[in-house]
Amino acid sequence: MSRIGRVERTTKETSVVVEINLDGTGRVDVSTGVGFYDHMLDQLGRHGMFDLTVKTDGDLHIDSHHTIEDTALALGAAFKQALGDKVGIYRFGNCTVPLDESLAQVTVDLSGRPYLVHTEPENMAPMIGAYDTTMTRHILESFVAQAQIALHVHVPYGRNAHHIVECQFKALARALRYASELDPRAAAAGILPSTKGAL
Ligand SMILES: [Mn+2]
Repeated sequence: MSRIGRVERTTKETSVVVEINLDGTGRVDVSTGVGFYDHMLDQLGRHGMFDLTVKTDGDLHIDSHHTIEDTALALGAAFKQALGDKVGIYRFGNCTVPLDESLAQVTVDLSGRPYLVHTEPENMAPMIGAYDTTMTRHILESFVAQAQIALHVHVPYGRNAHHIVECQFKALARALRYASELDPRAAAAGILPSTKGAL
């Protein structure tokens, strides 16, 4: 049983292709045209141990907003597709990751219901290369909406904008990995981790 999701999303603003294999080895091939965003998606694949391919051709002559947002939407949809019926997964995951002076705490429930709680320092540098730092929340919102998960991401402290964003992606990757991983006991018994009988 392969847990692979593939989504193609084309609008007048962007054209995105995402493929994710939840049971991969962290093999990543990402190009969005926004260097720092590629660096973050690289973290997501590597630390999530997902095989991840992302090709986005967006309207960067305007700014990087549509490119970043639409990639996150497609990624969320592909992640949901790859999860399939969710039988045997751990469902919950959390991870705390420091990056030098910054700390990110991420908790996830692959619940089938979209909900985001996000806090990070308010006084961050506005740009990291072509990456607008206010986009981090927008990426998480977009991913959550399509993946249909509950996601709590907190950065209680941090100073360097590159570090603040990067530790969030690393912690997100690891929390998603733990939650989507197959629990051998549940998987062998064909158990869906929900008393409601649906996720
Ligand atoms: Mn870095």
